[in-house]
Amino acid sequence: MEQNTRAVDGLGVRPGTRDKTGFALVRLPGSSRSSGLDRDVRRGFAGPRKHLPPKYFYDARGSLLFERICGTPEYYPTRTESALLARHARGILDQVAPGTLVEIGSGSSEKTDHFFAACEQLGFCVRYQPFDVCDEALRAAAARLRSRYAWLDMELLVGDYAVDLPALPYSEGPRLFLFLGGTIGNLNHDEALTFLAALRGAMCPEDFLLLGFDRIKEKHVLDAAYNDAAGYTAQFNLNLLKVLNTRLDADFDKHRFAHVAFFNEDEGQIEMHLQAQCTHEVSMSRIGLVTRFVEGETILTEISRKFTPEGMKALVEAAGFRWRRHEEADNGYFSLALVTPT
Ligand code: AVJ
Repeated sequence: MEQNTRAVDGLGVRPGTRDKTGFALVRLPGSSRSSGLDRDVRRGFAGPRKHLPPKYFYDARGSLLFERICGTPEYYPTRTESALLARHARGILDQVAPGTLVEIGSGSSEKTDHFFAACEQLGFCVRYQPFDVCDEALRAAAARLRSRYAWLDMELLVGDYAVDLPALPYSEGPRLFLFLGGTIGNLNHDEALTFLAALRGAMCPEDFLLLGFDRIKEKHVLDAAYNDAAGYTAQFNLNLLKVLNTRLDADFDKHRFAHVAFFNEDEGQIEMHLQAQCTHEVSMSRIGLVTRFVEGETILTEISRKFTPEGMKALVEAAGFRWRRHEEADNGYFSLALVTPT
């Protein structure tokens, strides 16, 4: 069954096919996860400052570990954003009156429940298109939502938001696009501009985008959020080595690396690294690559930028959006911005 949902040579996808669990699932061209990996690893390990894109964190185990992080007392973004959504979902739905919710980087879709609950209160019936790089997470979210909101019509989209926005299958508008959790912070300034401009290009004039973004705050709060005492963030970071071992037939030893994360105040971003604890070589058989690590050297595995509302407003405006509404937590830890194509 699954083969039927695959993209045909990038020419397009067959919409409406169903996977074996009964959900409509579309594989967008960027969903073949390992094809980009070869290039990203070669490029990321070539220079003096090794780095990898964060999307490779999210295999089945990585997605589960991220859910664990969200439940830790130190990681405030999830619960802060969830409280904001609980408070404002109804007002936002009233303003947008959407036919479809399209969620980019939907993961477990748990916070999205606030919208579905508000739909029930308002008597709205929306369609839901969750879009994620991890198909296991999409299926688990869909199964949970199906049992809770039997009326909800879902179409699961597996893909990479960096390349697949032009290929998004259309669904009835107005569409409310959701990009929550502060994931916009994973992109540097240029990448964020490119991403937002591509998203705007995929949107119709009547569509809206709700952006969740994390705010600049005291360094100790940020440092703690990426160094939880239970160690889930460290496991999440180190899981990347397992992903590389599996996909590249590599011999990374997680005991030779340590999780390092800190808020870089000059750059306004969390930087998450894997730091080599000794000088050694790692081979990646599948791509015929051997890389040497010297003691103390790191792989930059993720940036997570933090914003001021003014900074975010300037960014979305530079990408061609109009700022329509801004809601923030009382402690200023997290914000939601509702924007439209200009
Ligand atoms: C899913 C990208 C929003 O940047 O805070 C959490 C990922 N990494 N802890 C973030 C993450 C380490 C998270 N985003």
